[in-house]
Amino acid sequence: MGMVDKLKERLQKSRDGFVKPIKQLFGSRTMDDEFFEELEESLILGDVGAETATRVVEDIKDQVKREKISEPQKVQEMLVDQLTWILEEGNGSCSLPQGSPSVVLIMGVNGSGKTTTAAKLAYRWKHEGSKALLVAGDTFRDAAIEQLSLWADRVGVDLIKQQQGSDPSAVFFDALNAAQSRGVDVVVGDTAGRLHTRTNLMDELQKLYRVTGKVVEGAPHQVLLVVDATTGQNGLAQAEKFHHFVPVSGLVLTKVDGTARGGIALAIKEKLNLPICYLGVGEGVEDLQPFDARSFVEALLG
Ligand SMILES: Nc1nc2c(ncn2[C@@H]2O[C@H](COP(=O)(O)OP(=O)(O)OP(=O)(O)O)[C@@H](O)[C@H]2O)c(=O)[nH]1
Ligand SMILES: [Mg+2]
Repeated sequence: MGMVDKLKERLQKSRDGFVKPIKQLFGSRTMDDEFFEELEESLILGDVGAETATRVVEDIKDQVKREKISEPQKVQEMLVDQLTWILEEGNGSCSLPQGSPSVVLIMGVNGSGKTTTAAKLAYRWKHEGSKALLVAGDTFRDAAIEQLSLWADRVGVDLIKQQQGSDPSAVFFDALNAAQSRGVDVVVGDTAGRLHTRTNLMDELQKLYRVTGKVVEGAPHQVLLVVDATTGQNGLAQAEKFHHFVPVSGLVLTKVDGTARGGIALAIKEKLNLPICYLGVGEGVEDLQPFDARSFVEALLG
C-alpha cells in the first residue's frame, strides 16, 4: 500500500467524523449564507479551530461571490487548497541539519508517544542508510528504559542507557561522546514525559538541551515536540507551554489513526505556528510518515 492510501485508511475516523457532514453539505446545495455557516460549523466540529474555520470560510465565501461560483465541487477544491496553504505557511523546517552527529531531542507530555516515535525515527533513518543511536533519556518512569531497550532490539540500533534515577543530562553527555567515537550519524534522544507545570522537570529539560550543545556543536539540531492528536485542544494548550522553555523546531502528531480529530493539525498550526514534521499513524515501527500538507488534507477530504 502506498503512503497516501495508508494515510487515507488510517485517517478513516477523522474522515468519517469530519468529512461526512462536509460531503453532505457539498452534495447539491445552493451556496447561500446558511451553506457557509454549516461549512464553518463542520470545520469547527472537526477540531480545525474556530479562528481558522472562520477565516477560511470567509475567504471562500468572498471568492464564491466575486467569481460567481456555483459548483459545490469547486468550493471543495478551494477548501482543500486553503487548508493546505495554512498547513504549509509559516516558518520553520523539518529537514534535519547536518551535525556530527545530528542530535534530535524528543519531548512532550506523558503518554503522548515519545518513546515509540523515537524508535520509529531511528528505524527510518537507519533504513535511509544512516547510523542511528537511541538514548534512554527517560530515567524517571518505571520500565521506561526497558521499553526503549526492546525497541532498540527490534529496530536493530544501539542504545545508550544508564540506571533508572540517573541524571538524564549525564546520560546524554555519555551518549553523545559515545556517538562521536562510534561514528554515529544521528542520535535520537527520548526524554521523560512531563507537564509544563512541573518546574523542576522543565529545568531538567533546559539543562539537557544545554548539555547536548556542549558536547556536539550546534546540538540539538532538531527538537521534536510529540503531541497526541486524541487529546485535542487540551494537548494543544500543553504543547504551547513547552515552547516557552525549550525552542521547539517541529511537531510530531501521534495517534491520528485512533481519532476523529485529525483536524487538530490545523488548530495546532493556528496556535503554535510550528511545522508539523511527522504523523504517527499506528503502533508499528513503520507507522510514521513525514507530514505532507496536501496529502494530509486530501486524505481528510478526498
Ligand atoms: N495508535 C497509535 N498508538 C500510538 C502511536 N504512537 C504511540 N502510540 C501508543 O501510545 C502509547 C504510549 O506511547 P509511548 O511511546 O510509550 O508514549 P510516551 O510519550 O513515551 O509515554 P511516557 O514515556 O510514559 O511519557 C503506546 O501504547 C503506543 O503504542 C500512534 O501513532 N498511533
Ligand atoms: Mg516514553
